[in-house]
Amino acid sequence: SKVVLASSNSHKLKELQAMLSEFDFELLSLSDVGLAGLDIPEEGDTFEANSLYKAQVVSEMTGHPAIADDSGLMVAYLNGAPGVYSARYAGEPKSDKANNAKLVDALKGVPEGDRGAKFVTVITFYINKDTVLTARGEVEGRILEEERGTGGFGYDPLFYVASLDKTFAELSSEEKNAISHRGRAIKELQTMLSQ
Ligand code: ITT
Repeated sequence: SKVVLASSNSHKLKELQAMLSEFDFELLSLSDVGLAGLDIPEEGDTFEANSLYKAQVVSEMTGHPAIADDSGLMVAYLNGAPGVYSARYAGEPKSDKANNAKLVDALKGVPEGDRGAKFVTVITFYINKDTVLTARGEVEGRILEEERGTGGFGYDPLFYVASLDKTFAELSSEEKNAISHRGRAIKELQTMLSQ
């Protein structure tokens, strides 16, 4: 059966495609269904609400089940910001570079022990209006004072995992997917589907 991946973020799409490749359905991207670049307004104040909305809109537009991913970075010192606003932290147009610069600035002079953060992903599998699965994944780290590494995307060069002594941008895509917020959410979804 066909499932549409409801994301316009090419990096997220790549990670999701790799992780969902062992699932038992044919994955379609938004461009496969003529919806390339679709930017669904995210007005909710939780990852769950935004994730559900994106999956539902795409499922209703295409007539296929849809999977959406709403993610973000929550920094304790900033009371959970940028959170659901992670994509547009530094305003329009969306820019990973500007977002990272703003984050470095917001934490200037903040000591190491107060720089804790977590990445969050909520995946929604909208099968039909009566059958909707939701899975959440989180991973803890700390925000560095400057970027390290060239892999990944978004806030990855600033997100440091002490147990690996690496940022997410210093991991291969396989290493990142094995421990990331997105990887954990997909694993939970897999568990739900196999029950
Ligand atoms: P779609 O809604 O079309 O999927 P988006 O980029 O708008 O794409 P989000 O609303 O979920 O997606 O925004 C999440 C933002 O959080 C994203 O733009 C990145 O800046 C950041 N982000 C999400 N996952 C990340 C990851 O694995 N590594 C680094 N940054 C990430």
